[in-house]
Order: sequence, then structure tokens, then C-alpha cells
Amino acid sequence: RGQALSEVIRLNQIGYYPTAAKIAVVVGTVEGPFQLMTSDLKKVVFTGTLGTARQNVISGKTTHSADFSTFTKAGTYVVVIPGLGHSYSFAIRPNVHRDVAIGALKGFYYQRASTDLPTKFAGKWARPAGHPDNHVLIHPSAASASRPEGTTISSPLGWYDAGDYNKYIVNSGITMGTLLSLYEDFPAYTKSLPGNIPESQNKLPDLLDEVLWNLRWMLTMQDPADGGVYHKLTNARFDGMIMPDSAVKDRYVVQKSITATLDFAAVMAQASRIFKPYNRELPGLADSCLSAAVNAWKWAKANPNLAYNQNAMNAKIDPDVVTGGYEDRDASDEWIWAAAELYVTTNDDTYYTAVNLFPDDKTPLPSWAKVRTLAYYTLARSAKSLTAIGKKQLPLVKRHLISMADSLIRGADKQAFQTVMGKSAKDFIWGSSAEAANQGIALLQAYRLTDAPNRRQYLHYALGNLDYLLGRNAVGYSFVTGFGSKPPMHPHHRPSVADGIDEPVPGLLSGGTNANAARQDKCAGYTTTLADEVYIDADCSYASNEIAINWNAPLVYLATALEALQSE
Ligand code: 9MR
Repeated sequence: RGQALSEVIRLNQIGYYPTAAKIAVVVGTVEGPFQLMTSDLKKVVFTGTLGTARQNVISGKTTHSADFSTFTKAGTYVVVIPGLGHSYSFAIRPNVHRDVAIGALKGFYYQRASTDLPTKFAGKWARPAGHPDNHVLIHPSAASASRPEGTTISSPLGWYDAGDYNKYIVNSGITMGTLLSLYEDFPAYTKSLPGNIPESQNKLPDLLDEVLWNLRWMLTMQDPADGGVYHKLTNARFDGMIMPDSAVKDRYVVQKSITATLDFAAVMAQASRIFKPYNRELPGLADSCLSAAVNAWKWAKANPNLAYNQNAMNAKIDPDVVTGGYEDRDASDEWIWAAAELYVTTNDDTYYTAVNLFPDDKTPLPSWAKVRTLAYYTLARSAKSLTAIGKKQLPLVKRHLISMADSLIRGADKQAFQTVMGKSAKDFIWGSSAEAANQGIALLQAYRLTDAPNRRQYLHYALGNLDYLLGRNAVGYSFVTGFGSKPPMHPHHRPSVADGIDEPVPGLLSGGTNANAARQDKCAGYTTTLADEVYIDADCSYASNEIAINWNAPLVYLATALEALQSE
């Protein structure tokens, strides 16, 4: 029929569940009929009419939706707009996001430090080990009586944070919290997720094996002398675009910080209750995690004002460290998260009452710097096992979850792509893809843990944000490497750039559209300043096209949770 590919038809490039909503969006002023055809363009299987115009409040552009939700037959299809062309092909079938869920989890394997990735598990992205991290220097900022400047510690394993090779405790915090919560929320489904990792044959679920790789590193970042946790393990400056085994500069642990120590306490407390049933496989681990958490909490109480301030540190101390800062002057939310995790794991009310868990009626969307709401997820999820004091305030916790979910879905139907993501230009920050994924998680928490009248809408819009990530968005990319017809091919990710293989390492979520990216990374090639369109698939674009563990984790959560819930 002479139809050409039209990139203005935006949809989930992976596909749709048979019984769920199925929406494509056309950017432009086209009206009239649309068709669903088999992907060979031979047969029309469904005809509909494009929806009424929606106005994109960010760009001013007009969009129309093609809603084929009532069509449920499994197969591979394209959306066709007569006169305009056809979309990328996509599937309608059960389990349609399972490969994305598995792939995004596998993304963590590719980020492993201190180990080679053999072909058996890494395919063509096999590579030798980098960063043994067994002789890590105590940076002068971290020097203490038992660990003076210039001495070394061993701090191997862990995941590389992002496109760079450093390991940051703060960012590991929310990443681990998200993956551990996925396990707590969907244990049965999660146990069935195959990792194809070296540990796949052992008795642990692969998700927990992957988490263990980073947990074991985190444990080494605590100073046994006082319980404080070093803010990060890092080079003094970023490496060039080289492979891990070529990146051999000195590694340091820098000063302890309040945010790193509290995030560590939260993760260790949560890990302790999750690994407890695996004491036979991992003797003593759960106990070690709990004492690590308790010691970190004690250090935090004694050092509440030790924020990490890289410029101030560099002004006083050499060598200067200029890698990722993860600076956060406000630790009030880290206190709340750590207190909640310690309380739930120990049932000790003193943690619950140690800080004001509900300082105001806000429920901030989780990010590396804002972890308060992770506490509410944990309290709501643990409802049945809370002590009296926690049970009493459960209605308040649920009100927080519902008010967040309601404010997320408010007006989403009018949004140009009918997604919660992108209602406002404020969504398009550094790592906006994780905003979309974390909005999805917030909606799923309110869906699962409350009986809100809108809860089915929460589920609907959580799936809508996965559609966003996989292509129904203002730039037409699927933001996950290796998934979809138009994924990032040039992420800011050192192994993907340096390995000589055309395809980037798969299963990694690009940070995505970022209104301020051009000013932040000064990469050449940005063509627009429209907030929802500032994205380039270029490896110099670390502000719009890097990958990071705290972005991948909510993708793993969202894709896995939606798979687990697909029949609801
Ligand atoms: O994700 C971080 C983002 O919120 C910040 O705005 C940005 C600038 O400070 O840093 C991002 O984190 C980067 C980290 O500092 C170093 N590793 C790569 C991370 C992703 O770009």
C-alpha cells in the first residue's frame, strides 16, 4: 500500500497487554480515521477515529490519540494514518514487557565492578575485569586515627554508578531500596525473573544475587571504628572514554557524610529482613546488615551536621576530587527513611519516635536526594507487622500515598501524550526518565496499598508511564538501550563507547529529556529548547543521554511490577 514509516506516530515500541489500554499519539494536526494493520501491512485488523485535539502545554504542539484499547487479539502490528504513514511495529500479547524487565535487571550485571564479564553471561559485551578496588586510598578528608591518610582499605565489588566508573553510596541508597522493595512487593513474580548471571544456579532469586553484589561493596564502606560511612569511592577526576580494565587511576574513599550514612542504614536495615530467610545460604549476613545499620544510625546521631560539600573539601584538602557530588544539605528525609526501615526490621518503637516521620503533608517523588516517601512505602507495605504505634498512623501513611497519586493523575488525560509524565516542564530534569519511572512506582504503591476510589486509574497511568519510556513521548525514542525500534545507540556510558561494538550495552535506561542539558554538558547537537524535546542520542550528552543505576532500578521495578499485575 505504499505506506512509509512515520515518526510522528508515537507509541510503546515494545507493545501492549491484550486487556489493557492501547494508545498511540500522533503529533500534528491530522484528523480522521486510523487503522491497525498487521506488521506486514497486508491486513487491516481494526479501524478507529483519531481523538480530539490535545494541546501540549510545553511546546504548544497539537496531538491526537489513536485509541485501539478494544482490540485484544495477540499479534504484531503497526498503526497506520492514511496519507501519513505507519508506526514502528509492536506486539500485543501477554507478558509483553517481561523481556524489558529481565533486560533492565541484567543491566546491573553489566555495571559490575571488580569482575570479568564472560561471554557466557555478557554475550558480545564480554569484557575483562576492571577496578579490583582492593587498595583504595584513604583520602585526607577521610583520615582517622585507625585509618590515617595514605593507608588503604579493600572495597571491591559494587556497581559502577553510571557512565562513569565511580561508586557512590548516596546513589546506591535509593537504587538498593528500590530493588529490595520490588522483592518485598512481588516476591513470587520476582523469584521467577531469570538473570542469566553467574549465580543463577544458587538458591537465591537472581534479583537478590544481583543486589548482593552491591550490598557487599556497601558493607566495606563503613568504618568499623565508628559506624560512619564514606560518601563515595572514586577517582580524583573522571576517566576518558576507556574500558574498565584500562581505567587504573588511584581510587579514594572520601569523608563520611550524614546522607551516605543514613541511606546506608536504611538499606542495611531493609536488607537484613530480606536476607534473614536465607541464613543457611548466607550465614550471618542478615545479622551483619542489622548491626551495620544500627552502628550507622549511632554515628548519624553523633554527627548530624556532616554534610558532603565537595567545594569546601577541595578548598582545604588535596587532591581535589571533582567527580559526582551527590550533595544534599537537607538530611531530614534520610532520617525519616532510615528510621522507618530500622523500625520495621526491629519493631523497636524508639526508631519510630526518634524523628518526626510526618513533618508536613508533602509526599515528595523519590529521587536520590529525596527519600522520605520510601519510608511511607515501607510502612504501608509492612502494615500487618507494625507495632501499635505504627498501626495507629497507617491511615496517615495511606493519605500521603493517595494524595501523591491523585495529584499525579490529575489532568493526565489532557496531557499531550496522555501520560502523567510531562504534565509540566518541571518533569524534564537531569534523569527525567527516572522521574517517569518513579511516578509509575508511586502510582503502583497507591494502587496496591490503599483502597482509594481512583486506584484503577493509578494502575492505568503507571502503565502509561512505561509507554512513555518505551516511545510514547515528545522525542519518539524508546529510552532503553536494546529495546524498541528507536532506542539510544550512543549513551554516555564508557564501556558502550569504548568496546568497539556498534550496539550499546543493553538494558540501560537513558536519563532522557532534560530542559537544561545543553547548558549542563555543552555537547554539540541540541536543536531545540522546548523542555520536553531536549534530548540527543550522543555520547557527549551526559545530561540527557547518560545511564545510571538509580534510573535503571525504577525501570526494573515498573516493568516487573506491571508484568506481575498485568491481569488485574
Ligand atoms: O543524577 C544526578 C543528577 O540529579 C544531578 O543533577 C547531576 C549533576 O550533579 O548528577 C547526576 O548524577 C551523576 C553523578 O553525579 C555522577 N555519575 C553520573 C550521574 C548521572 O549523570
